Amino acid sequence: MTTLIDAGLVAAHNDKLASGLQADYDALGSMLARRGRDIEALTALAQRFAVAVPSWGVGTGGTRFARFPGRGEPRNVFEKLDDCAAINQLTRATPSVSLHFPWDRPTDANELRQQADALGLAFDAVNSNTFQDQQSQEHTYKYGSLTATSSATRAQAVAHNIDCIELGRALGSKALTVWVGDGANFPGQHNLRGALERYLDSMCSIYAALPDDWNVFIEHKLFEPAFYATTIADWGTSFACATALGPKAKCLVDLGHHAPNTNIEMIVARLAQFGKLGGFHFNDSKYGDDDLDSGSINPFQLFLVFNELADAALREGPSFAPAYMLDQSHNVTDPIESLMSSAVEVQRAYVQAALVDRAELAALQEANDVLSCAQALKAAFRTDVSPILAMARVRAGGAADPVACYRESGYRDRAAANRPAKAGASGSGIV
Ligand SMILES: [Mn+2]
Repeated sequence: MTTLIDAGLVAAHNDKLASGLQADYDALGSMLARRGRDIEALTALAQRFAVAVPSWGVGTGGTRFARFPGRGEPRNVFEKLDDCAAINQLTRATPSVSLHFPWDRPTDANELRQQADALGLAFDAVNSNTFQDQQSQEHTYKYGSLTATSSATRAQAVAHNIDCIELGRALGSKALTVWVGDGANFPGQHNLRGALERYLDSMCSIYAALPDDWNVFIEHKLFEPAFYATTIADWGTSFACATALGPKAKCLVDLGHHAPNTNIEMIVARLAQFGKLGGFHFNDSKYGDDDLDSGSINPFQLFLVFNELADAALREGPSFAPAYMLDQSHNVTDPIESLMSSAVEVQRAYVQAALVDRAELAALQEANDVLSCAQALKAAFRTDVSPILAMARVRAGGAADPVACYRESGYRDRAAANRPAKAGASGSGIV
C-alpha cells in the first residue's frame, strides 16, 4: 500500500509518546476493570470503527460570504484522494471516501479506482449535485431541480443522479446520497404539496435505476438556500419519502440540518425503530450552520446519538449498519487537521457509548431510578477514552497523536510545493 507520510516518521512519533501512552492506558485499564470493563475489548472495538471522509472536505469550503484558500489544496480528485489517504494513514479510522459529482468526476473511473486501491481506500456513498449549475448544462436549477416546474429540468436532474449511480458502480460504491436545496424563498412561490409530488416523481425514476444491492439516502436540511420553505426540510418528510419509495430508500441525518435544540438522538431512535436510518453526515453547529468540526460544540449530543446507535445495534444485530460520513466545511483550519480531529471525535463518542452497561441502564429505567439513569450516561460520557483511541491507532500503524504527527511530517509544505494554486480549482463545496 502506498503511504504518503513516511512510516519511519510515524514510528518515531509513536516511540516518543509510547511510555506516556502505556502509562495512561494502564491507568485507564485499571479504572475500567473496577467497573467490570475490559480495556482490550474496547480497544478492539475502537479499531473496528470507520467513518468516511468527504472528498469536498479536504479543500477549504468557506462560507456564504467568502472563501480563503489554503496552501497546497488539492486541485483534482486524485489529489483529494491523496489527502484522504494521509488522514486514514494517521487515524486508521477513515478507510473510505464519499465523492461528489460532478466535482469529482474522473475522466477514467478505473484509473481512480486503481489509485484508491493503491492507497488502501474504498468509496462510500456518492453524492449528486443539482444545487448549482454546471458549465454546458442545458437547463438551470435556479428554480429547483428534482422539484422544478419544468419537466425538462427535472429530467436533467434525474439523468444526473442516474449518471452518479453509474459512476458509483464503476468505483465500487453502494449508495447514492441525494440532497436538494429545492424550495421557496417567498410564500406563494411554490405549491408546497405540488413541489413534493414532483420530488417524489423524480425520485421514483432515480430509485428505479438503483442496483439491487444499493441504497439511496435522502438527506434533509431545514433551510438554506431556500429560506422560506425547503421541500425536504425535516426527518418526517424524509421518512415519508423513503417509505413511499421503497426498502432501498433510507434517511440520512446530517447533524447540522435541524432547528436549534432539536433532539437529534430521538430522530435517530425513531428512524432506527422503523428501519429507515440510512446514515449520517457528522459535523457540529451552534446556530444554523452545518459546517463545524464534529464534537467541537456539543460533544454530549454526539455521545447521545451514539448511545441510541448502541441500543439499536443491540436490538437489530449485525444487519444494523448505518453509513457514517463526515460533512464539514473548513474555513479557518487546515482541512486535513479538522477531518482527522473529527474522525477521532466521532470514534470517541462510539467508544464512550459502548461504556454504557445497557442491561444495567435498562434495569434502572424499569425501576424509574431517574437520577441513576442520567448518571449512568454521564459516567460513560465523562470517561476520557483518549488512551484507548491512541492505542487503537498505534496498533493499526497510525499515529498516537495524528495532528501532531501530521505537523511533524511536513505534508502540507510538500503539498504547497507540489500543488501550485490553480484558478477556479476549489477542492470543496459547501454542503
Ligand atoms: Mn450533509
